[in-house]
Amino acid sequence: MSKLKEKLAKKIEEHRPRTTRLVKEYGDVKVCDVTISQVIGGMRGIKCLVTDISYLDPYEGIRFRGYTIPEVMEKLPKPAGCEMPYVEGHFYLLLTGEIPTEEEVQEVIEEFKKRKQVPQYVYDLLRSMPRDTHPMTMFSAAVLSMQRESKFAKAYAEGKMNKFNYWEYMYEDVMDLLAKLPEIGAYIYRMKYKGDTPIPSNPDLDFGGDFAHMMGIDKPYDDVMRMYFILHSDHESGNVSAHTTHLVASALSDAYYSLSAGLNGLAGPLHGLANQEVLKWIQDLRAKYGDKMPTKEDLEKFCWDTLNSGQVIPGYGHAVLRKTDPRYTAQREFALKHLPDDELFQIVSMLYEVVPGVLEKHGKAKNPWPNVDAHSGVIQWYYGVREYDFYTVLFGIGRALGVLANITWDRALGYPIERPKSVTTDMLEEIAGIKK
Ligand code: AMX
Repeated sequence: MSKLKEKLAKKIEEHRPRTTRLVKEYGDVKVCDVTISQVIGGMRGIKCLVTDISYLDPYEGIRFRGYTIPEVMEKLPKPAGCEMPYVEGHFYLLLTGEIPTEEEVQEVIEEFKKRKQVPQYVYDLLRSMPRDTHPMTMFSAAVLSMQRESKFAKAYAEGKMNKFNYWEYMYEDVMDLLAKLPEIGAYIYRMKYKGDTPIPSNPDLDFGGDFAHMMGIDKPYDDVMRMYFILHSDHESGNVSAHTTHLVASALSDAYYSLSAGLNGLAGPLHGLANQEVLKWIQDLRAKYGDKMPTKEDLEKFCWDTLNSGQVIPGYGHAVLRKTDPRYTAQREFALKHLPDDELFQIVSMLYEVVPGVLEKHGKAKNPWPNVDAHSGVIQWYYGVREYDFYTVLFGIGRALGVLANITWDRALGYPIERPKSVTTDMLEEIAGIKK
């Protein structure tokens, strides 16, 4: 058993009695009330999911295992000469709740190395798809196609497992799957946009470093991607990609089925696809003003044109957050250091000054501040990844770290199949006292 798996086994044994006790002794204690607007409005704010991996405070933003983004960036071990931490170390933190030592990070790197070979049939599948297929469709299909490798599904079919060791097979699937995602993502990119010139993996590199190498982009893109994958990893359990992955896994579907489903949710324009939408929107803005740098007044007018045509301003607003997303701030700080004079970055900075005021005047969005997606495309663009329909795949690789850590714990703690109850409109009208 790997040291990471051993550590996890110990943590799970310690944690299980807490969950059992809450259900057995305090199962009837109320957590919150539910209103009609929550029932109709996408369950907004209803407290009905459990995760210890991250927590999103509306005003502070995300904490991973209790650590803020600056703390994570400072405390996790980094590759020599690099600004950003190892992605493997972040995954260790998400899974165990502990900041790993350099040695513990190296063990995860070795684990991924052993598991990173992508089966040939995945490449064959990708190559058989029309080249204009959206990269998220390719990515999700590649993940799903590997379901035949699932150790959980195989052991379940053989009747080998009992409930207490389900998680061990889930862990094996999660590690197998995560190790392959950078190569699949980079392969899609090079096949689709770079004249079908995939670059083989370099086994001596870490997750972020190898991804940058396979994308064919020089330093500091490796640091960009370490930062990017860490920032996008987890945002507690209620967002569409995390919730979908959890929901599908709750039926005892394996990690391949579950992650593929979560990625399909991430591909929606109100969720992960917003990073592509932001770049598209900014390109439309630039096209409108030609070579001239738009003024703040121009930006304001462009925002109103967007809103008046019934569209949302991509990259702004959030279902939970009520301030600037610290994931936006982390990327802004990186951009201020590495690309302060970039024209696109300057437009993004001007938008930061303009959009919140416009959205406040518009009076609809509960949160007028930027989210993670308002910034991520600009940095990618600067380092040469200009095919913006690929951006959500980058988000997907990062998000996999969080959702896969979560479903490992879901299975360890025996969370049951998810099954909320629906009501009819008639029933709601009766509850509201409109109808007798
Ligand atoms: N531009 C224009 N209108 C907006 C808006 C924006 N950026 N954000 C919210 N609104 C509107 C909503 O469409 C809604 O309008 P309606 O009453 O006519 O239906 C109203 O404001 C209230 O919405 P809300 O409660 O503030 O937000 P929500 O929880 O329903 O939705 C989100 C959250 C993110 C989907 C929404 O803010 C949005 O569409 N933003 C733009 C897309 C985006 O950036 N998505 C990425 C989010 C982060 C992520 O998941 N990657």
